[in-house]
Amino acid sequence: MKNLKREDLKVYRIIKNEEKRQEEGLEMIASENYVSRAVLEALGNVFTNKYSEGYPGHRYYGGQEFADAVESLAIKRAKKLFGAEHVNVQPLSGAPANMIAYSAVLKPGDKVLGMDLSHGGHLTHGHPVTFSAKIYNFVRYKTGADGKINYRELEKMAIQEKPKLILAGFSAYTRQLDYRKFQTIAKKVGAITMIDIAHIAGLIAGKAIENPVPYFDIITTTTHKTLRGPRGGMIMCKKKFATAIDKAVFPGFQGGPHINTIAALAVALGEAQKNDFRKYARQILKNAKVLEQELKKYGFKIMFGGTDNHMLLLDVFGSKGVSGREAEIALDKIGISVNKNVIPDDKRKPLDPSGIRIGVSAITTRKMKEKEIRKIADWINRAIENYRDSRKLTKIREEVKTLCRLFPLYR
Ligand code: DSN
Repeated sequence: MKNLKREDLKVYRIIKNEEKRQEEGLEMIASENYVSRAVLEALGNVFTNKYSEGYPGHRYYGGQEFADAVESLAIKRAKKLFGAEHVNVQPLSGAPANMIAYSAVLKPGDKVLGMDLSHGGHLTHGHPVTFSAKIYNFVRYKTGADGKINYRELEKMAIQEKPKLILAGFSAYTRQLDYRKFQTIAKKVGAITMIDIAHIAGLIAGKAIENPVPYFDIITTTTHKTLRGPRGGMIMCKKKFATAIDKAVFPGFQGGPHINTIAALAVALGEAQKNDFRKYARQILKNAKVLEQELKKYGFKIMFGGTDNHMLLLDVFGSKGVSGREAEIALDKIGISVNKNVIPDDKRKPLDPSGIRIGVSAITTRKMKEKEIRKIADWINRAIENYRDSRKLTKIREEVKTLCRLFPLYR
């Protein structure tokens, strides 16, 4: 970054500090990851200068030869990786992708059956604070007493509510979804099916879990979580929804696509086709399982009964009498980033909830395996149990730094 350093030392220093923070800490926010150097390089390029409204071969501005080439390549790779009939790589991120997908197939007032936020769903799946909840009529399903989605209840709700769209997917639910059941229920009530795979896209691409793409009409995702690409979004769908989705993206919601991001996405999708990525995706599942077992041993209550993916939702308040906010702060002090999170029907407030959510996809990118996970579980437990003891937290912080040095990121 020699030009940046010369031109703007202030910004340069802030970026260098963030680089150091990422190097010396453990990123365990379930929605984050570390992209490769190749993705970083592809992200910072001259395509940021280019306006490209429209789609390859059908643009509203000239000079599109290479923008067309790179967007077409990203689409081709995504189609192959996920077995999708149609792909749009222009959504700027996950929240707009969901909003765009709703608008493509729903009219104002139409009913959507989606997962409750506190049971693992996402804000954009119809939480009352969102704009989409002002336009569409969201009804929400929850997990049952065993912590899993109760498909019989879901079916009953679908029959009673007759939604136009049934939405699967989550941001904190940790169990494998039964794609066929969603498909069967939707068929019974004549609903369109949509799944938001933002969290698990990398696990699907790496063939570590089953691919939902054949079972759903519309699939939305971000590209920067387990998929390990640049920050962005993507919508896949069956051919019959292709025109509606493309029109909803542009001109419906967005203007010029960020072609530099799309170039970086093409690189990430190329990486995800490789054998190494498959190994990576399988290791994520192994690491998450070991973390689950270790944290259980330390007396943590794991929501949804455990994990089948890359993350865990812990009831830290119920297990240790420490709130999610206090736990997040304690873990920040030792250099482990997580996020406080509500647990199903949480009695506490979202800014100081009962839970924390922990993910292993980023540390697995750093090549950490079962042995390191055991150490990390011990640190998490010690930090939470001693959350008021700065001396103990400082000592653990040094241990975390030592481990990080053994697993360098961008050096
Ligand atoms: N912010 C992402 C997450 O943490 O799940 C998606 O909202």
